[in-house]
Amino acid sequence: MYTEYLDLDTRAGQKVKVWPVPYEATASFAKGARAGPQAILQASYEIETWDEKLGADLADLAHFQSIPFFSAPVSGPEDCYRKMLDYLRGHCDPSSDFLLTLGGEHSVALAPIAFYREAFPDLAVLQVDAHADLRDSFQNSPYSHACVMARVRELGIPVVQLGVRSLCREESEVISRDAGPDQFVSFAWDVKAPEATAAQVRAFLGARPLYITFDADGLDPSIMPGTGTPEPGGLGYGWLADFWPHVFGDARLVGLDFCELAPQPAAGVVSESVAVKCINKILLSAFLARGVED
Ligand SMILES: [Mn+2]
Repeated sequence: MYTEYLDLDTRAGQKVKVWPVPYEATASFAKGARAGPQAILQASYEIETWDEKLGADLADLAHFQSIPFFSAPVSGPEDCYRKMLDYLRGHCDPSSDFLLTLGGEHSVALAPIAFYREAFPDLAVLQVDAHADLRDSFQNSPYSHACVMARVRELGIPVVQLGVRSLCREESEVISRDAGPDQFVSFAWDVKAPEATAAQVRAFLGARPLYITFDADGLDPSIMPGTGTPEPGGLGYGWLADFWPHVFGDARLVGLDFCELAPQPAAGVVSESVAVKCINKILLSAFLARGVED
């Protein structure tokens, strides 16, 4: 049983509270996301924190402290959302605590987003995902993983969606209707060069506080086979590695989740290693952009 992220013996920089949430109830295709947090924690022990390309070490800018694995109720995703939010309100401070939430299915992203929204009324969310997750309801549940961004939009939160390439007619109509100051979608086939896309996103975000929700299936399944609903034509690691260092201009990252990793032993440890690399690159890029005040 692994409980810590990266297992650093230093205590530098930003404290990141790591919250494993092994919740899986509404997965609609392949299962396994409940094993995601444990796989990510285990893989994190094997990944270098020095980033040669950025010339910086995550261990100099952040340290990690796990909070207990969330024990999810069996009474469905809405109840899970409410209990997650209750836990956060009782144990964390959204104005000062940086949370790294490890899913679990993508529905677990809603509670930390709603939690940060309480402290930051101008919060924006950037979602990396193959799916728009904008259905009003799915399989009779408005709190399904397929609806998480519809609930986020209902909170009045502007969203950036990156890598979307699988959606239903209803979601397509929502995107067409809402495109503008509150919704920016970069479909996988429209993604420009990393710096150009980052400039678009920076312009959209302005100086808003930013939360990132990362669904593993936003990545191409060739590098992320371990996910429940893989979609071809996804984002590559190299593209994202060049994107993150340019996206945090005035936007300050307040929290992050990584969801929908469903480890596949037949694929070795590729998926969980890629997940950790993605998390570390985001954190390093965001904390470097803040400068030294932390
Ligand atoms: Mn997805």
